[in-house]
Amino acid sequence: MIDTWLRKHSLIHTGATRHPFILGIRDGTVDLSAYKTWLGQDYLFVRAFIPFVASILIKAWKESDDSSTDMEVILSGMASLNEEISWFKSETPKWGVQLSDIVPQKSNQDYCRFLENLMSPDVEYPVAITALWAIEAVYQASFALCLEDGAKTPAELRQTCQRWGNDGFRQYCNSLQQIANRHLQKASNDLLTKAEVALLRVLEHEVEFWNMSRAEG
Ligand code: HMH
Repeated sequence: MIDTWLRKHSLIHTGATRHPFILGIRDGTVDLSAYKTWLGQDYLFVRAFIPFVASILIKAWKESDDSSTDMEVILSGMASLNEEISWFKSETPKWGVQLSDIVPQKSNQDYCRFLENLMSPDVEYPVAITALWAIEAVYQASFALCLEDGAKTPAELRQTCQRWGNDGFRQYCNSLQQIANRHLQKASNDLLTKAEVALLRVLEHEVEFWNMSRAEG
């Protein structure tokens, strides 16, 4: 299901995964003030993202079929997020970014509001897990690009790219995709439409998030 959607929406998917901000990291021309903007804004995003993932853990737990492995995958994602918060706390001072000073920009606020809407108990598990997969997969694909052979990623940004471009994170995204596909297989047409729309909204928000990082740089 998800592969079909990605083919259908390949233009926006490419826009999200090969954004000029990411291509700039990959070819070494990125404006470091844009990176700083992204770093501070992404810290705020991740803080809102954690309760979103927690809400999906609750939905998985309430699923009638056996979803204990789903729960384990989602829980492992939450454990990584715990570690990610520590990373932001150690990375930001290196760039002169003070966590307490970061003001959320509009694209970030819009994205966080979208996440908050998906946290509602009315949002079905297949819809929410599709969105979770898409959010993680965009970062995985984007940062993996900066680690490919021939990439001229600046040394001081390599660790950031490793965070989302590493193999473990790729496998986590694959697990999420399998979970989403398994639940979408059993879903009604109405539910499929909702999940497809959620996927599209994620891709749009991701493009806006990259745009915001570049614009303020
Ligand atoms: C905006 N999308 C954004 N930030 C992130 N950290 C991720 C996705 C992946 O966790």
